[in-house]
Amino acid sequence: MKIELIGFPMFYGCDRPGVEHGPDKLREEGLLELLKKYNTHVVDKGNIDIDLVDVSKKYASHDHMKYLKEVVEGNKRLAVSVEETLKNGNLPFVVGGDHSLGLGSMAGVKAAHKEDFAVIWIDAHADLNLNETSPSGNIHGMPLGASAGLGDPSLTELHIKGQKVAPKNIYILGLRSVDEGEEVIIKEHGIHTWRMTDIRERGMEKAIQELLEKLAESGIQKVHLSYDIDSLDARLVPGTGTPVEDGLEYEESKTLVEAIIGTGLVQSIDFVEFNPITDKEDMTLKSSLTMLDTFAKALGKAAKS
Ligand SMILES: [Mn+2]
Repeated sequence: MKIELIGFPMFYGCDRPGVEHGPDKLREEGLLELLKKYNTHVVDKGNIDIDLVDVSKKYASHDHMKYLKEVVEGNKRLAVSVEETLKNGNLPFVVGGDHSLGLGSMAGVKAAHKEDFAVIWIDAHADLNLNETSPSGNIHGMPLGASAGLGDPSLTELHIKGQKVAPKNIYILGLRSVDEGEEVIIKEHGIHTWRMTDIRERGMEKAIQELLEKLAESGIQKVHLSYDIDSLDARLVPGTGTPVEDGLEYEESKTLVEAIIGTGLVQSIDFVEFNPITDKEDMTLKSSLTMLDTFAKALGKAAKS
């Protein structure tokens, strides 16, 4: 399986400039070389085109889903690219940019697979907001809900019509900042979650065991892995839109990613929310490269087995 790197240089989903420089900064710091260290076939598909907007008119395209038009257009292009990569039998590795790119990623995955897939979402946040319940209007808080078919049609019908992933096939780990409306959705739709409190109480090994058991029970054979670096503890990621305390440590995050990729079921990956502009002493860069090394190594290992 060949890895195809796709950059998604967008900040409109988080409304905080800087994160759009993530893909190119990581390339400069050797992302390609890092992937190639463990994987024989790696190509860089470049960056998805993002429409430029006058930031002073951020509500111009929508009054409470910020930059809606630009987010949707960029994600449609991403969905086309992800679908194409998967149809060629390759693995799309999408690097953000903000987490709104989950919309395009999962739309592309659904279009390519036609069959049900599972999403493992590693994040401090649930990203299950609807535009009515979103406290901020930032679309990076909505991609998981929208992909499950909840929310505004401009997001839920992106690229292809209808639900991309069934709520029962959604697994969220690392949660510790959940909005009220999201709690209702988690409960109503029975979304599987392992919050930081669960991980602290029962340990990461136990969480992984439960996750893999549930995944096996479901019979699902294809997994989309969406990794938000804000899942890491705030002190490890000062350069991300919304750092939250009491997060994952490197070792926990590495063990989790290795176990998930080790299943051999992961067909597509997102890596999001690294903001090089707001970073402090390259701490977040270091965290990103540390985790990307884990991804690259685990993918290399999975390809051989
Ligand atoms: Mn996120």
